[in-house]
Amino acid sequence: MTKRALITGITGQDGMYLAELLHEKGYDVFGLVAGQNNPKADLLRVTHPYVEIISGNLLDLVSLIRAVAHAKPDEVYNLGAISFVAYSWENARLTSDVTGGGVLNILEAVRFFQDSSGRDVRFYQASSSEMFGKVQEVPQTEKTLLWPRSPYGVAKVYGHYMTINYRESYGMHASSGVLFNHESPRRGPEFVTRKVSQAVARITLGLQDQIALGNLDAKRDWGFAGDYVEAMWLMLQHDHADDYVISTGETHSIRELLDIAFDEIGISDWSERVHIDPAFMRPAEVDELIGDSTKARETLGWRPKVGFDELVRMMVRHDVDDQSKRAAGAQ
Ligand code: GDR
Repeated sequence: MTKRALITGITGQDGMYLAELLHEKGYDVFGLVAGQNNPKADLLRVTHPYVEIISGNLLDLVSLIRAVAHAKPDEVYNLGAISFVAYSWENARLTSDVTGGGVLNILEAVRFFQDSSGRDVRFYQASSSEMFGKVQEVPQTEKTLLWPRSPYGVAKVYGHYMTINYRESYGMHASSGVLFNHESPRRGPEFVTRKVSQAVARITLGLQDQIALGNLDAKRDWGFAGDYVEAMWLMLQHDHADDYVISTGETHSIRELLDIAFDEIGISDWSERVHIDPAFMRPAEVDELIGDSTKARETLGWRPKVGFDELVRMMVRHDVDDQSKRAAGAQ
């Protein structure tokens, strides 16, 4: 029997990689897309024509009940969220509703479908290392006390515990992946890795002189998104639902990110190319994230394949190519 999967957040970086992975494995893939005339849906129809798009919104429980009833999924991956941490201070209510409350809505829709159809559905929740916030231990594991530092982080904690609660209350096969930062050439340009790779590409092409950034001392455990979606899938193939930290176990500062990105275009001293803009500083910062993914490595057999240096160079090379095409097209 062909397996069926429903992905919320299908138009995001992870949604696209996951759709490709599931399609390669022979799944029928359904993707939830919000909004009327969403331009991202048009793009998805071109890049991922095998995905059946279903209209729905994480804020609208009835739309989710209908989406799940239509997809009849064996697996549901809840990747949909307002995901930009900085935005969440300005839009705390909306972030709480979508990123937190949306998890409850999709869990309810899945539970309703299971009860009414008698079918079993496996559920994945995209939890986040932002839940560790003001870290209480280094490195962070599944047992580390959560101390979120942003409205986004707080909303993710709500979704995380709601997923655990549905597993424990109703016996649902509901797993939560505590994913550390994961990047790729598909990353949105508001996130620091892509912001840097795009700016560095434009600098080498003479299209831009400088890049404005916030806190250069923040440290993150950055992996490759393509590796991380495999962990999501592995969680749902395991007999027992559980929570897993997904990370590389290495941490790097924004300065190190800049070192590698500029090195890729032959610049060793980038001090004249970067200026600090307080607009990109956050009201509260998460200083040192580094994950211990031993449990996922031992239980699921998962491990990251792409290292930090390779990841940053891949993104810069992609953006040099992309920006040159754009510049040529504009002439
Ligand atoms: P993050 O990613 O908040 O960790 O969340 P982001 O790339 O936005 O920030 C990483 C760190 O870089 C510092 N920083 C800047 N960040 C941005 N965006 N722009 C800047 O100019 C800049 N200068 C410095 C930030 O202060 C921060 O410390 C991502 C998201 O994908 C979440 O949805 C996800 O849950 C987590 O990763 C894991």
